[in-house]
Amino acid sequence: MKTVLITGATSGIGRATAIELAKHNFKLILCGRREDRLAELQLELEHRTKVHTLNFDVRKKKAVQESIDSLPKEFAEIDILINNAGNAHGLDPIQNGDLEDWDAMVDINIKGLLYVSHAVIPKMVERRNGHIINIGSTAAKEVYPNGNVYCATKHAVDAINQGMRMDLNQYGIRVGGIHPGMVETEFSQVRFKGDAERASNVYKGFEPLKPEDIADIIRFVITRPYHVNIADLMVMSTAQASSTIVNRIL
Ligand code: NDP
Ligand code: 8X3
Repeated sequence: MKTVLITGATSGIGRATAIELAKHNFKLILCGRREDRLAELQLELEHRTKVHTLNFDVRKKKAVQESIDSLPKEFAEIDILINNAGNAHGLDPIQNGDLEDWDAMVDINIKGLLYVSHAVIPKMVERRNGHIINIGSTAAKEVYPNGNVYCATKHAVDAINQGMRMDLNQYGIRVGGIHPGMVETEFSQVRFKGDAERASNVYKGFEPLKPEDIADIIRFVITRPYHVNIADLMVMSTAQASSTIVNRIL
C-alpha cells in the first residue's frame, strides 16, 4: 500500500484528492492548518484506509520539518508527495498591490512548497523511489491582468517542477506538474477575502472544473506504471480557452 502526503487537504483539490485516493488503496497523510477539518476528514476516511494528519503552516520551515519527522513508522516512507497547498491573495494591478498579499503568496506557494519538498525528498533519494506532483496552474503558463504576483508564484512552481525533475532524475524519482484552469473551490473566497458574491461571480455562466475532476486526474497520474511519468499536464474546463477567454452564457 503506497503512502501519499497531500498538502492543503482541508479544502478544494486537496480534500477531493484525499477522498478519491482513499477509495483506491492509498495510505494518506493529510496536511493543513485547519485542525478541525483535518480531524473531520480523517473520521470520514479512516473506515476506508489508514489516515494520519499533520497540522502545520507551510510557511513555518521548522514546523514543516518537525511534522514530517514526527510521522509514525507506518507513515514515514512517503511514496507520493502532492504539493497542493496554495492560494491567490488579491487581484490587483501591480501599482496597487498589497505587500501582505504578496508575502503570503510568495511564502506559501513558493517557499512553502520548497520547505515541504526539502523535508520529504531526502528519504525518496535514499530509497531511489518516489513521485512528486506539483500543483501549478494555467497561471504557471500564462500571465493575466492583475494576476501579476500569483502568476509569478505559479511560474516559479513550473520552474521548480522542471528543476526537481532534472535533479532527481538520477535517483529514479518521478516529478510532474499538473496545471488546472478554473476550479470551483474556496480559492476565490480566499483570493477575495471572504467576499462570497465576488467569488461566485468568477464561476458564473459556465461550467468550471470541479475539485473531483482534478482528483481523478491525480489518481490517474499516480497509478501509471512506474516507467511512465506524466511530466506536465494542463487541464481546463471545456468553456475555458485561456486564462482570460471563457465562454460564458449570462
Ligand atoms: P482552496 O482554497 O480550496 O484550498 C487551499 C488549500 O491550501 C487548503 O487546504 C489550505 O488549508 C491550504 N493552505 C493554504 N495556505 C496554507 C498554509 N499557509 N499552510 C498550509 N496549508 C495552506 O483552493 P484550491 O483547492 O483551489 O487550491 C489548491 C491548489 O490548486 C493551490 O495551489 C492553487 O493555487 C491551485 N490551483 C487552483 C485553481 C482553482 O481555480 N481553484 C486552479 C489552478 C491551480 P488550510 O487553510 O487549512 O491551511
Ligand atoms: C487558479 C486559476 O485563473 O484563477 O490558479 O489563476 S486562476
